[in-house]
Amino acid sequence: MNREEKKLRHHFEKHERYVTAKSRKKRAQVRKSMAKKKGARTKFDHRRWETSGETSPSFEKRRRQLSLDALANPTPAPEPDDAAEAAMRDGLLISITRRIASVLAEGGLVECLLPSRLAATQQSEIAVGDRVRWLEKEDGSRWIHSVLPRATYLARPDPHYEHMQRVIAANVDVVVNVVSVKYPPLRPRLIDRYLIAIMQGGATPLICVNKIDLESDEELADELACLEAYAEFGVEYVLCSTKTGQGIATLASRLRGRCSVFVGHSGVGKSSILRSIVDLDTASVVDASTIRTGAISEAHGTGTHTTRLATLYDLGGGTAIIDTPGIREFGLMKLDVETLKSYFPEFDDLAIDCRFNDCSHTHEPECAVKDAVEADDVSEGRYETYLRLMEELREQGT
Ligand SMILES: Nc1nc2c(ncn2[C@@H]2O[C@H](COP(=O)(O)OP(=O)(O)OP(=O)(O)O)[C@@H](O)[C@H]2O)c(=O)[nH]1
Ligand SMILES: [Zn+2]
Repeated sequence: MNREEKKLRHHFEKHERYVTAKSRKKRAQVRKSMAKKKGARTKFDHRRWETSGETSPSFEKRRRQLSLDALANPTPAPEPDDAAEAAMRDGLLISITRRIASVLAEGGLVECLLPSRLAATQQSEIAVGDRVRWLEKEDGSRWIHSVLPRATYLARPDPHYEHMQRVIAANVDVVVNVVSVKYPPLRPRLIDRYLIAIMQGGATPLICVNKIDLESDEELADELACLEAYAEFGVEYVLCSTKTGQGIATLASRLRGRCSVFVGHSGVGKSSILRSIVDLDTASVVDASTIRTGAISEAHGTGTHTTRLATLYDLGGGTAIIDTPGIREFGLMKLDVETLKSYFPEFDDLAIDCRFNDCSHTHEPECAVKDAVEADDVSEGRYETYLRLMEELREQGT
């Protein structure tokens, strides 16, 4: 070994010693931080489903990281042992509070406690309409064990943490966007937003316009003309009034044998419509007086915000309706431009004639969609919603 080689070897050995010492130090650091986390876990064990519903800061962080995939397929709990598996039962979640879930099971209604893992991710990983597995422990307490994968869902961003989804209802065939002609007034731009959220979750949309008793036929014809735009791309609308009973049978026929959810602004009449449907259905197993509406609430002087918890009503014969609390603003989860375009099906055929293949239908010349709006072939209001949402996407930097 010549002098040059010796020098090189010395250099390598020194480097190796340095790297080993550094990785030893790193491993020690990791061990130390793991030990710290372990300590924390004895207080907030995310995996121990029988622990209390306390929420750890790290859990809060994990909660906010839930993705769309996780939503459609909530994480199942760790597999139970054979004995527990045998005792496991299936059920349908009909309502949920912070710690307790009401489950419709084979023998009737049962109340189950939520494991801390689910209590903390409530409204994301577990929501009304979810199929759940539950078990009864030796001490007689009942617990939700896991949530089965969802077929559909309706979700919106958490009003406080926009990147986190809140599931309003799961496994619904139909989402009925209930609106009213007056008190509160019709807001078609809000319908557009609901429709996008419904399409995102995979259910069939239906628009229900309530309180038609409050307007003359002429007024109605004028105001409801904008709904034709939805009918043109296959979204049906039903007009009704719980005061006159008009349209209730038609609506009930659309929902028969399916699981639906009523969503919409507070006070549009969701609970009243549900009551009318139950009243009409003589075979219904639901006691209509258990459905709280604004009228009852007013009698008690508590205002019109009556429905506080989403609740599933099983009407029998395969018909179920979920009533939900009113929502003022309906935000949308993050979208990309192409997905947004796909939620405006009326643009599809037209877009073929746009000059640019990737036309965004906003600023480009020779845009067939813009031409159609000008020619009144596409609803100006819907196009306005599209532009507004495009603008929102740009602001978010999507
Ligand atoms: N004129 C008229 N009033 C109605 C009709 N349907 C419901 N209402 C009234 O509208 C008010 C609100 O009705 P609810 O059924 O509680 O409305 P909701 O959409 O369930 O409200 P939230 O639970 O707050 O979301 C009540 O005073 C009802 O009596 C209708 O067809 N015509
Ligand atoms: Zn275009």
